[in-house]
Amino acid sequence: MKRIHFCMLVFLGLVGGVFGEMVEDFDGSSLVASWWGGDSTPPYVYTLGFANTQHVHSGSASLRVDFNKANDVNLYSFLSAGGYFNLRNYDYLSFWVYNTGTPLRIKVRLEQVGSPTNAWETDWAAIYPALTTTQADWENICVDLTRAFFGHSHGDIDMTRIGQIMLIVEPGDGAKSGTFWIDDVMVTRAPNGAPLDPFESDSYGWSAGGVFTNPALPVLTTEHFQNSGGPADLGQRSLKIVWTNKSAGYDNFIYTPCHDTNAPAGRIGTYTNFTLYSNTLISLWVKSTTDNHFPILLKLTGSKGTNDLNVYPQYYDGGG
Ligand SMILES: [Ca+2]
Repeated sequence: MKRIHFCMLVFLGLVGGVFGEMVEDFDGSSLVASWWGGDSTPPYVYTLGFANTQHVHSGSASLRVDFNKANDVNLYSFLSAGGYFNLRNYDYLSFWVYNTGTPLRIKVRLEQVGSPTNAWETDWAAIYPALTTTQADWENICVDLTRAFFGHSHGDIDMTRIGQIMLIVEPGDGAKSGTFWIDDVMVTRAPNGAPLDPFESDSYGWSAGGVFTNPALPVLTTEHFQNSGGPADLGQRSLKIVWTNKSAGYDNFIYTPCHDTNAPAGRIGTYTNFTLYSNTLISLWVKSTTDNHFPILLKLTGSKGTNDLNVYPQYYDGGG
């Protein structure tokens, strides 16, 4: 019996693509009108230290945040980037966080300008942003904004008129305290400047057949992931695939680009024209801890299962 598993990240690359837009780098490039804490009475939950140089992800400065949840009267106080943001055209919101390695959760809430009850929160889409390692290091928090397509389409929130990008640290907790740093708050858009799927929140659009139909798999995992650490890189997870006893057949994984009826045409969820915006490259990151040589065949199929295009097998030649 041979057991093979590998983890993969998928993205479509583009020659000359735009990476996205920097919301705040704490070095002078900022679209934020004001950062503020959501509690009005001392002692405060959050103490913000701007132009901090102790730990920086880019440039020479970041935002230091000291928090004490014992001061949080409703357990959901927030710090927020206030302004006027059009997030409708972006697929991912990401920011980098440095802490000591202590587990830290940060829920993100978006509120509409002038109408704060029109909102969207990450946990409403089963997205629970958190730091994943126990080391003192920079980690990338990534929020899939396409999960707000439903809310926008149904009038729950107007993603073109966002007034607050709110961070709720350790939501629901009334005891934890600590210090962390934030840097490089960005928005990016797939497929030109961001992965088509970084596998951070879910595997919507993916299905499997043959030996890959084990109901427990595939799974999203933090065991391995691809993120080179740049301001625009995304996430701390990947898709883990495990199989046993595979014969020399064509069992496969399938990504359906048209799987979200709430998505605007040309966006994740209804992205059917792979040549849109002059894309010339499809790229896939793969890592295996068990095998160092196996083929992967990419097949593009038309909407009716016709007009297939087989791409010559590419070989994983890594290892470890
Ligand atoms: Ca910075």
